[in-house]
Amino acid sequence: MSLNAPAHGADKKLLGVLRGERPAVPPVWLMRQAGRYLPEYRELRADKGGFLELVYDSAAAAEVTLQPLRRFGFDGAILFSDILIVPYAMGQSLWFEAGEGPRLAPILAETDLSALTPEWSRFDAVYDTVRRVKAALNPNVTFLGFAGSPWTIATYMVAGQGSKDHGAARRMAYGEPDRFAALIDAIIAATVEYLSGQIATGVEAVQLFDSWSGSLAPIQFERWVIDPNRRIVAALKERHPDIPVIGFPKGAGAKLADYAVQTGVDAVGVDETIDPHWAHGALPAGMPVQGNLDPLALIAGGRAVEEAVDAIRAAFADRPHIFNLGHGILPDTPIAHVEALLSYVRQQGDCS
Ligand code: 1CP
Repeated sequence: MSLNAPAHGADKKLLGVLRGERPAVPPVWLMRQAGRYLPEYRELRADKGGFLELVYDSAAAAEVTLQPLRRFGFDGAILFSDILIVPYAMGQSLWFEAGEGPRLAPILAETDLSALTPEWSRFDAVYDTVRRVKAALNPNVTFLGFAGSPWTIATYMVAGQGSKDHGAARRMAYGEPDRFAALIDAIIAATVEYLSGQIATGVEAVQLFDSWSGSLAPIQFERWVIDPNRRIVAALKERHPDIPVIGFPKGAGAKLADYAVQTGVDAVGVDETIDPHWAHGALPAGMPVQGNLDPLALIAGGRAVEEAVDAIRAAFADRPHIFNLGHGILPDTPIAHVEALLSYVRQQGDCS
């Protein structure tokens, strides 16, 4: 069943912005919009038991993808899965500790990296989720697929869990650069297949999350963030030239501009630490941007959000802009604040 499908044609506003359009009101979606701040997600998650069980139950994962669309009418739907499905498909053990987050068997000095070979069937359930969402989605909504970028994936694969300074992966990158490069190459190969599979089954644009790119020194950033993302974008463009790629190098700071130009992404996600006026000046003219409300401002709500929205929209008024947070929505975000944000963005009209 389609959610409020229009009688004629489709107006995919978000996809239009990724292709360079500048509508009077920007399209809106929120990173991590399917998740723990929604009571209907928490309920379904409790029924399923584990997080991986939820990802591998395609009917349930499709339902979770659609939950925030029903409630808020976002312009984009993001596939419900996780960036760590790629290491899992590469053969690394993966489990989620209740209340703590992901755990993987860490990569140690003696780990044989050549044993990390993808088992492609581990992506099949995700592709099935894509097909189910595609069949049910309002045709005005743009369907986004995603993957983690190689550096961010490697931080989890090497440490075996999330970490504060990503020290284990940074040590390996300096200490064993050839071995680390082999790991990055293997992640690139798996990621290109995974995103191609999402595109083949129905997503209309993809986002590369480099959530931990901010922990790298400049030369390391070029080698482990810019170069791997560039290779993924080039491979995707060869196979699917019309599918836009959004790159999100969180924490890139002043390196955002080099990332935007050198990776070949179609659009960049801007995190909340970046001044949107600076970003507008530093990025190529006409390049679409996505962002960058502070997720903590959304928890506070009220005037703080309205002022931030005004400033972000004014800064990006002269370029294609997708309104989003600067990082994922946090579990304690009040639903009413998300509703208020959407109505504020949408009632503002053209602010240029
Ligand atoms: O307990 C639960 O219900 C699990 C919480 C959860 C959810 C809802 C995890 C575990 N993953 C997800 C879904 C998810 N993860 C999505 C799809 C839903 C959506 O966006 O609406 C996406 C795009 C991700 C991406 C993801 N996973 C990133 C990149 C984005 C970001 O926020 O920086 C990262 C770093 C992860 C790893 C991960 N998975 C889950 C957790 C708790 C974490 C973070 C661990 C850490 O902080 O290191």
